[in-house]
Amino acid sequence: MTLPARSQLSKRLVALVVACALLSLIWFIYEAQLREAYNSLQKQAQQSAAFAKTALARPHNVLTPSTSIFDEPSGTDAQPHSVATPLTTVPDEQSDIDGQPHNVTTPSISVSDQKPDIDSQPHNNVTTLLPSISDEQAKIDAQRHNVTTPSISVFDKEVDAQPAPFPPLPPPDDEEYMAICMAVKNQSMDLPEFFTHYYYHLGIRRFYIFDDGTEPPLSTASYPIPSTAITWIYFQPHIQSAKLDERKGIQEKYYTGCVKMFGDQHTWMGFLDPDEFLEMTGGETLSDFLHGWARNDTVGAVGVNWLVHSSAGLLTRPADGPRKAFNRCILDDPNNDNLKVKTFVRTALFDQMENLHCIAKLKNGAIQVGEDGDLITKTCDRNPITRKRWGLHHYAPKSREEFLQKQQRGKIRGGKSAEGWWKKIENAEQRDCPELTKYVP
Ligand SMILES: *[C@@H]1O[C@H](CO)[C@@H](O)[C@H](O)[C@H]1NC(C)=O
Ligand SMILES: *[C@@H]1O[C@H](CO)[C@@H](O)[C@H](O)[C@H]1NC(C)=O
Ligand SMILES: *[C@@H]1O[C@H](CO)[C@@H](O)[C@H](O)[C@H]1NC(C)=O
Ligand SMILES: *[C@@H]1O[C@H](CO)[C@@H](O)[C@H](O)[C@H]1NC(C)=O
Ligand SMILES: CC(=O)N[C@H]1CO[C@H](CO)[C@@H](O)[C@@H]1O
Repeated sequence: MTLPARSQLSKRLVALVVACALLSLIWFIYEAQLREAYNSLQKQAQQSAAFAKTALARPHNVLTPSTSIFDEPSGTDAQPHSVATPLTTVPDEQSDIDGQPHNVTTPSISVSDQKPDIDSQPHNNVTTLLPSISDEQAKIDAQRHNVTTPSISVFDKEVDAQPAPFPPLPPPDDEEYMAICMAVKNQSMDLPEFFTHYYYHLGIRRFYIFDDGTEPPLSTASYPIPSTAITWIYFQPHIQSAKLDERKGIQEKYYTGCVKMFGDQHTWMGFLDPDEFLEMTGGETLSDFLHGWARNDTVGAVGVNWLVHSSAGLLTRPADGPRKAFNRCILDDPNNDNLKVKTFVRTALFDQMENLHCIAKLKNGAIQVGEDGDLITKTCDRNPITRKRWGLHHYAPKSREEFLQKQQRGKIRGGKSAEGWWKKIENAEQRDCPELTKYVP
């Protein structure tokens, strides 16, 4: 009795053990499959997350100033493949330049602890896109970030807020081959657009501003370009007299002084007013244009014809600035102000400014020419009037409101704010002048 009972018990025990072993084996196999499936799912999830980040990184490059990536479809196409590219494949020279926007624009994107790999990707991938952009463009990029949105995250604001520049920006004149001299009084409201235009669209990196006694000083306001690009000068208190006859020739003195003080640091200097906006009409950059003239030692100065804009019927100061608002100008006519030029001088050949419009005295018998190499005489008129390579939009009367303010303001020079002059411009035959209305910024 005991034996069969015992044997039956051990049989059951064996069966149980075998069953357990079988179950374990089945479970083990099942779990292994599960793990494999899970791993592969996780991998897929990571890949698609990574891909989404890559795609996210795109708008940043598109909407910031460097729209030139559109010109290079191959660079854009390379984007998805960069998924597998480690950061170290970026050339070394590039990473310095490219490093700046990162620092500035995305300093505080919060990196989630669980997924450091994925979250760090947008930064890297922005970098890998940039090689298709020229170095110059990347520099401009970096500067614009510095200037306009020093601490805003790319993903929050900038993508929506920054329209692409128009027309494409020239390279910045970092060597300060050219500079602008200007004498101003109480025009802090006009300066921002002036700076913006010349800094971005002409590449100017040095402005000498002779503040003719503005209170508070113009240098205390803030402007939309780096303050390092502006040199403020307060050096001639004795000629800040309010009496007009004592102020005769003051602007010419400022200009001559500007070249004497700073001319050795620049090859060319231009003398402009805050209401004068240069346009390179022939597709050259200002820098290339001036480099061309510097090859001819007979040429000591180059003059650009005015294009005088009217009030366009506006009675009050327009909110969107002169370039957008004053879109009407007077027809070219040898009897009106479009005949006048303003001047860029070659500092090495400069002697003295005798007329604010053009140079009277140049060294070595050098001459002042127009865009065709034509001689400009002491009258500072240029006829025939042409603007094939460059032209100077002159927002002269502006709105009626601003004209009346100009009349009241202590003038740097006499003449231009008389009522008769307003009538002369307003009554002249006019046409649409939309050229600068499209400019961004
Ligand atoms: C970038 O940030 C690092 C760390 O904050 C800093 O050391 C470095 O100077 C910054 N680079 C630039 C170009 O601002
Ligand atoms: C951006 O700003 C930093 C710090 O002010 C400066 O060192 C750097 O040169 C600037 N970058 C550009 C391109 O202006
Ligand atoms: C230099 O410019 C002057 C004035 O336009 C011109 O007459 C002369 O031929 C130019 N010289 C050279 C070498 O191009
Ligand atoms: C200076 O300009 C401001 C703003 O245009 C104006 O309100 C003020 O009256 C001006 N001051 C003088 C002395 O012209
Ligand atoms: C250079 C670099 O880091 N590229 C990254 C781009 O994004 C993918 C995923 O989206 C990453 O795997 C790459 O490392």
